[in-house]
Amino acid sequence: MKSFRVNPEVAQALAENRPVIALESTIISHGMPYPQNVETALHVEQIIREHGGVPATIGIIDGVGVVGMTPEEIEEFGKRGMAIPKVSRRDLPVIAAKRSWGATTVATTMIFAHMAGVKFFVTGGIGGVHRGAESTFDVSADLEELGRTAVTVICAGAKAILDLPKTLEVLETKGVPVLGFQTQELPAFYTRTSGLKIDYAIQDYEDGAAIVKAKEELGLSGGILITNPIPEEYSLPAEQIDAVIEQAIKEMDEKGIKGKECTPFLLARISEITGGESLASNIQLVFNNAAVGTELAKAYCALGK
Ligand code: PSU
Ligand code: MN
Repeated sequence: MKSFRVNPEVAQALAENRPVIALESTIISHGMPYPQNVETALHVEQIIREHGGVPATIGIIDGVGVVGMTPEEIEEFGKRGMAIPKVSRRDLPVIAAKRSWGATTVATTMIFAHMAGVKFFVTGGIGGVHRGAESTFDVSADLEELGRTAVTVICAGAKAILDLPKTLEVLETKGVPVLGFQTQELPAFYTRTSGLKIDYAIQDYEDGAAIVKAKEELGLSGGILITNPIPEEYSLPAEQIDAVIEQAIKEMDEKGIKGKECTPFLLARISEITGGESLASNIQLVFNNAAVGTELAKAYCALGK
């Protein structure tokens, strides 16, 4: 049995060198509540189409990686939510052998995107080095994947649930270019700034596309991270969100939550504490990333095969 299948519309777009944008399914099942998760996932696909791209939401159905899920399949991921296992690289063989459903994280979405030949992937935030990693060793497999798999990931930086300076250090060690879309500061998801300087500010889409192409021509393995700040009107005050994050982390520690449960717990708790305000910001930054990511992919395709 084949381990992945590509939606015919996606396959055709790839064959014709048209922009295809991968999207993850853990953000649907574990990152947002139902029904906002499904509404957001379908609207993101719509935005990609409006910008002239073809969306490919990726998830695992009956053990097979599906590159380009149908709206019905997306709805199913949203409804079943956390009942679907969150699948990172280490979980893939078990899920495939058991013919289970699985929600793909940034790491696994990159794996299937790469198998299918999809070069651009839009999401909200990536996993990274967790606070306290010096004792827990909790470093997301997303960083490892960025170090090895050639997919360009467009995100709004990483949430301050993580240790952002350590996350940048690990990305540097793994040789991952971290670029800012018209900024030279790492955006921190809900806020446009973090005080941390990154490698390079991309001036426009052509500039970004040229860097993706140059890395390919150098024959370097691994991905590229393009960080795109949340639009000003949707960003949250840093002091407010920092206090909420501190509280959520404290509750997580008190409950003894560890490993792969950490990120979903924190995302849900932050949304609860802010009464949905953080969720609204989260949704808007994904929309913004979809527009920028599709324009980057278009500029890349214009460079030819
Ligand atoms: N960060 C977010 N939203 C998310 C995630 C991270 O702001 O939805 C999800 C992504 O799927 C990411 C995963 O790949 O959590 C990282 O999980 P972990 O920290 O367990 O590696
Ligand atoms: Mn982890």
